[in-house]
Amino acid sequence: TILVIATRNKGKTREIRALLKGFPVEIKNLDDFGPIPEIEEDGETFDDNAYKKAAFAARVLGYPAMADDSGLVVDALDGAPGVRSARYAGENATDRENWEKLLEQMKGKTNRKAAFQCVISIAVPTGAALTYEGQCQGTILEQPSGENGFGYDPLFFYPELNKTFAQISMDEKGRVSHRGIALHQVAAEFDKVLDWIDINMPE
Ligand code: ITT
Repeated sequence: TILVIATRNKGKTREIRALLKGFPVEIKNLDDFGPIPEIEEDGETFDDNAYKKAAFAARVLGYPAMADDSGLVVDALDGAPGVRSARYAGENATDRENWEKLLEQMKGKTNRKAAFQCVISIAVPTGAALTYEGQCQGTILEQPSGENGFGYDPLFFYPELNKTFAQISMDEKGRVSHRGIALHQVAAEFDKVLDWIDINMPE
């Protein structure tokens, strides 16, 4: 069975590949195919966007596809950056520009609570889909710390490990992160997922 990982985000791709390692599935990246149109991520929720990305890739490529929509939800900012996490500082913002904007917005805020959220959608070309989700709680530091990971990881302090997500290894992050939690549920019933794909793939 082929499964396309429908993301352009290299950090996500690394983590998803590591977490699905050893499962009986041939993983392909979007780059393994010719140019395909960009999908607009205009959904209001992580669910909407995850489904859109997975269903679109599956329909265009003719293979089952898995997409991840995720982001950082910050209490003191009424849930921002949320579904706009990738583009918080502008359309083509870098990870650094995004977390610098977050630092700016968090100046003087005493409530530093935040959660990473992730929705994983697995879709087939007909549009049928499975959904998994995960989240993890932490706080936003006043300065970045650590070099690992991607996105907002240098600012996301995870109290249970007393470190930011940029100070732990990819394996450690995979055990506790929003994405790790969602993907462990996929992994736990991978046989069922493969059966579901088989049944739902058009001839
Ligand atoms: P694709 O849509 O191509 O998958 P994207 O980066 O645009 O890539 P999203 O719309 O889901 O994906 O945005 C997710 C953003 O949330 C991501 O760019 C990071 O800024 C942030 N994010 C998600 N998971 C993260 C993690 O594990 N660590 C740090 N930041 C994360």
